[in-house]
Amino acid sequence: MAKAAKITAKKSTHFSEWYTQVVLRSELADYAPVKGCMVFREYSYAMWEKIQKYFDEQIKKTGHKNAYFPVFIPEKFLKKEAEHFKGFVPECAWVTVGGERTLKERLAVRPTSETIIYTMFRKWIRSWRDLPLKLNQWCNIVRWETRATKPFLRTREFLWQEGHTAHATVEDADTEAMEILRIYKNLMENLLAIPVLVGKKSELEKFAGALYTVTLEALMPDGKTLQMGTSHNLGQNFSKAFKIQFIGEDEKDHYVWTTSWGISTRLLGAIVMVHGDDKGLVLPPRIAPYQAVIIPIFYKEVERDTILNKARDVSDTLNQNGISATIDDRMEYTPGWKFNEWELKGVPVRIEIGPKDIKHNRVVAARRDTSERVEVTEDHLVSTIREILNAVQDNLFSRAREFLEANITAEELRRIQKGSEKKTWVHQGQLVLTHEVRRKDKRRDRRRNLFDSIK
Ligand code: 87F
Repeated sequence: MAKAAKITAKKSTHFSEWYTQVVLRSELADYAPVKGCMVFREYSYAMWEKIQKYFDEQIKKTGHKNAYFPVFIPEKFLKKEAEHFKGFVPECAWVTVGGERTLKERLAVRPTSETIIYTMFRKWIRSWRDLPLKLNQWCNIVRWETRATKPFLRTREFLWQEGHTAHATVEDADTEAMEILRIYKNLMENLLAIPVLVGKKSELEKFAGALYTVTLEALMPDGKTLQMGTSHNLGQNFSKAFKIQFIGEDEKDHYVWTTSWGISTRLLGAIVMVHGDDKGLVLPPRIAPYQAVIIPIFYKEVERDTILNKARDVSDTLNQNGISATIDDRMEYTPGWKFNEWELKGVPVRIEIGPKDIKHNRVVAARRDTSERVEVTEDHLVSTIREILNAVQDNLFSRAREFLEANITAEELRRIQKGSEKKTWVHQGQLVLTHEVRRKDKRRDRRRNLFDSIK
């Protein structure tokens, strides 16, 4: 029998090694045979699909549409907004040869799509009737990392969504940036069970092409914060550089106000770090590819068919009721071996079915997060498993929130408020504003209020 993969590094003492072991051994991902790149294996891609589905539904509800733009970006486009581009040149990968010909102008492999999208916006936007224009793109991104590869966290290619919108007024762009922030926060907290702090980046840290950048950050177990997503109000910086003008209701020409925002497959790394333990992954039920794994346990051949049939019944019932379940009926592995493997893979609930359970019309359910085991009578199968899954989801979020709150002191918050920190935060829904949006017009106060309550 194959040796069970085991995590040998401890999360508390060898965090980085622990992370890599969990990612590889749970079969979320693997290193690719190309430097700096990774393979998103089925198990992690299924999680990315759940993030996509959730976010896609939310943005469609709020009037956004998906589109797709080229992966090649001519250098001259990137040079148009010179200020934003300066710092990023070393991170670009370039195509300089096509077939056998050296290109006249090199092409960047999409590091972000503002420049190509805004080139098209200039063509498409004519009048106030064309606004707002709210597009989103799901795609891959290339940034030429030189530091050590970390699956999901630092790779030369990754997957993301990037939203790009154009509006008639700065207020509309503010509302858009905030609306997306709210969707992101809900996704992170309700789906991934990761509490986030929302805040505005300092002038130094914001995206250079932006009026302001709002960020969602989570605290990792090693004490470092991880940027989980960003939403920018790009003001008129890009519309001026790309000459995106519209004729207003006043029949005059105006530059549009744009926003851009993104979340990436880095979120999958955050799930591993925040919830995992020394046995491996611990997945929040709402993101887990399988919410329940059924393990048939039989000691004699004669028990086999009865138990396997029961396992199939249980699996069908759960799946028909919206709980994704799978049966591990492999004959070549012992139940104990399977327990370890599915713990390593972080499945929220394990359902054991043995001869005694059959006799009593019940199954045994074991929670991955607390190791608690309970007997579940068949009559209450669906409702009880549903309750357990909800309890796991809630517990993972509470645990992470307690950790965050225990590690952000009131003193630290005050320090942040005084502005000595680089970042500003929203703490428990309250934004701690330190750096003001730099706009000196009378709209400022109204705009400022927007930041005051991000729930
Ligand atoms: C690397 C190379 C070239 C980040 C880069 O945050 C350009 C860039 O513009 C670049 N790295 N950025 C900023 C990205 C801004 C913005 N784009 C849409 C986002 C979210 C999604």
